[in-house]
Amino acid sequence: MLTTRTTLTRFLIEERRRHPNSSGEFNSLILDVAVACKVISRQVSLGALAGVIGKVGETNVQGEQQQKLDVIANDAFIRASEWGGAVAGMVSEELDEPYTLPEPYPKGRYLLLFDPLDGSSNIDVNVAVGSVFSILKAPHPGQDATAADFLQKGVEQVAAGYAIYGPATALVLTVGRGVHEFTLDQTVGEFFLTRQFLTVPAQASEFAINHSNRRFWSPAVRRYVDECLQGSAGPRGKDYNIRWVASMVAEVHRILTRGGVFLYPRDSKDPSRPGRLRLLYEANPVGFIIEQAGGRASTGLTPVLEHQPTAIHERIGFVFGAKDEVELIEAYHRESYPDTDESLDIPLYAHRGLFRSGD
Ligand code: AFP
Repeated sequence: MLTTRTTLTRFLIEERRRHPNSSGEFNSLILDVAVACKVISRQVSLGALAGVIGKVGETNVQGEQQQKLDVIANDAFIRASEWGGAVAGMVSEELDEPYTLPEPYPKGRYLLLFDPLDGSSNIDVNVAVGSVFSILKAPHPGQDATAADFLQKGVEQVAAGYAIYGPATALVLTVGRGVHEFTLDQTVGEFFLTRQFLTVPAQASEFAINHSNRRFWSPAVRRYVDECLQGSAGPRGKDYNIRWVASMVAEVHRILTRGGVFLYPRDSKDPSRPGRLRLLYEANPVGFIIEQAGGRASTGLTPVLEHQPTAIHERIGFVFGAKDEVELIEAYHRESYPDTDESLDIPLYAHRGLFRSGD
């Protein structure tokens, strides 16, 4: 096995030889995250046998019902990463405030941000879920990180990845030189390199969006989706397929494997919310991966990795995947539209662009 397969550890060590002065902290942090993903994979695969199905009766900072696995996954990320001396602090979807390392543990040079279990509403119905993580450099290495330290643009990330807990468990990772997939051998307990330099085709024939929100979409999004639905009889001149798993990690993995585009745009369903997905630990890591794979990641108007965060749990409109499709969606957002049909009750949208107050 070891003559024909490369382990995650070997891949990381060979990658770091390109950085002669590296201390190994970066690699050890990624390997700690991989351990957390193995623990979560085990719990997810046991399902009801592990007594992890269902809700804990609490709600998290997002106001969402916490699943038992949300809490287990959050604990796994923290316990696996807090002791190693690589991080100065962590941000989790499940924690109101940044996690400060307990006293005995040394503070390191990196920041770890994660959604420990994405798609958790799919757990009870046994549909693929995942974990998403992002690694930044700590502005003050060796000191407890403050919330402000995490508010860095996506372009500042030094690594990003996700684990998908599906029929197989896979870890997809970029450290800034392409996107690579590692598949978990559950018996050996090791991630083995299975695909290198994944790429997203520029064209797409599948798109993913939650259609139940149609009446809340901007005119630009409605236009894009309607043209896809018109298929070969419409202006796009070809038929499209629709997919919606309601687990972003599963959508990302499909798009990296066979192309496509994903839209969870900012909409007027809740005007106080600038989007559903979280910028720091969902859109930015996925955006880094998609752009490293030759795709494009956008707010719908502008590159998501250039967006300056203002809060650790900030939400944002998110469109990613095939470069040509995302660029077309951005172009549609720049065009003007006749006064929108008031019966669609879209008070938030001016007749031009996305929102009166900019993106
Ligand atoms: P949960 O983790 O609460 O299930 O949310 C998953 C998610 O953030 C993302 O993974 C999905 O693409 C999106 O929400 C699904 O949203 P809808 O439930 O509105 O379709």
